[in-house]
Amino acid sequence: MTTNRGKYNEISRMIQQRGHEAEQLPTPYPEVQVESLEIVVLQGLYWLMQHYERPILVDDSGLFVDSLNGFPGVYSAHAYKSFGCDGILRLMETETNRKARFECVLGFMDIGKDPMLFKGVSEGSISTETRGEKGFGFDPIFVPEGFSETFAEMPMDRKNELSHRGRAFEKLFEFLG
Ligand code: ITT
Repeated sequence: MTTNRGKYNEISRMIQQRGHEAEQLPTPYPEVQVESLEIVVLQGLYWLMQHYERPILVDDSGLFVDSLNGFPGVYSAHAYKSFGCDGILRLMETETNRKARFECVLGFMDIGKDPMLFKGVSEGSISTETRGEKGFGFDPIFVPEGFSETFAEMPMDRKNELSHRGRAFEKLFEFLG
């Protein structure tokens, strides 16, 4: 039921209070956890295909910060909505390792065909302040490797040449021919 002892203690107490006994099994069970962009994309593809029955394209992407152990990662949308770029900067106020990357997984599924996934990564670093007005999301704090501007300071075409999404799309286009 759970491998967490503290959780188990609370649960078994509540069960005992109702006159029953609980037994902690020694093996963890496979939990459906959304820990990868790929899983989010596959789930999205199948769901959308069921509901819409037409060729489907899904994009799931996120910002992975090394010193935050990959956070916000798959939770990027939620993190952006709740504390935004300033929240990330605050978490990293005293951090010298600013390395980060954007990842994008594109999923494509044609009617009656298997889903196909295409991944693009853009390596870079987190700036020390927000810069630029273009783009969206975490663009004002992401500086791609080899550049001094943030994505938000670049014209969209330049960002697309360098970005995780741009790279994933290159692969998709190659596949589609
Ligand atoms: P959908 O799921 O509907 O596509 P979403 O915004 O929730 O929209 P994601 O789950 O892929 O999309 O969230 C990724 C978040 O990561 C997004 O909200 C941005 O904050 C951030 N993000 C992803 N790609 C980005 C990019 O190119 N530039 C800046 N931020 C990006």
